[in-house]
Amino acid sequence: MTVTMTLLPIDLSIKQDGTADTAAFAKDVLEGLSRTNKKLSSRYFYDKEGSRLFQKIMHLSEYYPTRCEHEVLTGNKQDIISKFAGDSFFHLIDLGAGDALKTKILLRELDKQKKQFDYVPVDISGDAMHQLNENLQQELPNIEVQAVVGEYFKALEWLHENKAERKVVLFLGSNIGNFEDDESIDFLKKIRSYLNTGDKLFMGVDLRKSPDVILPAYNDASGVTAAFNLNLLQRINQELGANFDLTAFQHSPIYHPQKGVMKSYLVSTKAQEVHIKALNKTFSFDAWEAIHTENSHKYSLKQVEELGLTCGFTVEAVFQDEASQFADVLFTVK
Ligand code: AVI
Repeated sequence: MTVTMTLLPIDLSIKQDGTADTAAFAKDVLEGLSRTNKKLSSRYFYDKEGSRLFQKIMHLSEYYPTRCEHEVLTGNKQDIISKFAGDSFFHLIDLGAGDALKTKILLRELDKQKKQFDYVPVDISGDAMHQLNENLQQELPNIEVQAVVGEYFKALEWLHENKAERKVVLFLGSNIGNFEDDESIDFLKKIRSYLNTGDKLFMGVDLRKSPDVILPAYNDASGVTAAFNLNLLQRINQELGANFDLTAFQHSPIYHPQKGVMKSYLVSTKAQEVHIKALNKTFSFDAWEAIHTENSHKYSLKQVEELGLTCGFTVEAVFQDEASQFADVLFTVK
């Protein structure tokens, strides 16, 4: 096995451990809390504590997406692999690979079938890529791994320039759902611009379903998702010297069945003022005023197909779990 690590030049607003640069974070917080309808970006959920809480969320009984995607990959791995692999060598590029728990379902099958490929996990976290390298060396020693530490687009650009062979890009976990509509189009169009005819994109999407299933997934009984949402205020306290009282804000998720969007808010339970030292500014909150913190889009298969077409992809195959709650969609470059 060959294991290599490529460190790409990183955007200075993001540090090696994945945390945001204080100046960029401060600017976004100032902008978001100065709006009439206050908002903070879900991009900032994932500091060390936020990442730990998200790992916990993925194991909650109410949080179905992880379980469903696991079922999709396990139940269809042979079919998926045969569609990825064809007869020629390819690069399997995993955007936001992390610990690659779900990707390993496919890697084991590719290894078993002795397919010609190398695995290119991409992540902003150097620590995560080191750990993954070590782990793969132990668990799947025959696989060629070329870990890339960097941002998605820098990594795709580097791959585009340096690797002429066929590419299959993975974007698992319905991360696409956390983008605004125009952001997801820009993101997929940009991915498309680094691919060639015949290359593929394999993307996880959470499907539309009963609000009775969706809502508890974002409002679990044990309060982990509430802690995950509130941690954003704790992060502002720690990194920007704010004095948010976490007991005076409440996690409040709402599902809009017409738009198919799960929206999370932090609602101020009383009139209060919060001072943020790094901004040298005090923000007023009315009683029951809300800060919007996250969108999680749920899609119909028709919407996913249209999104793909808009961005230069056609659907080659759709893999779903038994209850049709989640889909992994295989797109081919048009
Ligand atoms: C990372 N992302 C796909 C998760 C989601 O379902 O939108 C983040 C999350 N937010 C609350 N629970 C999980």
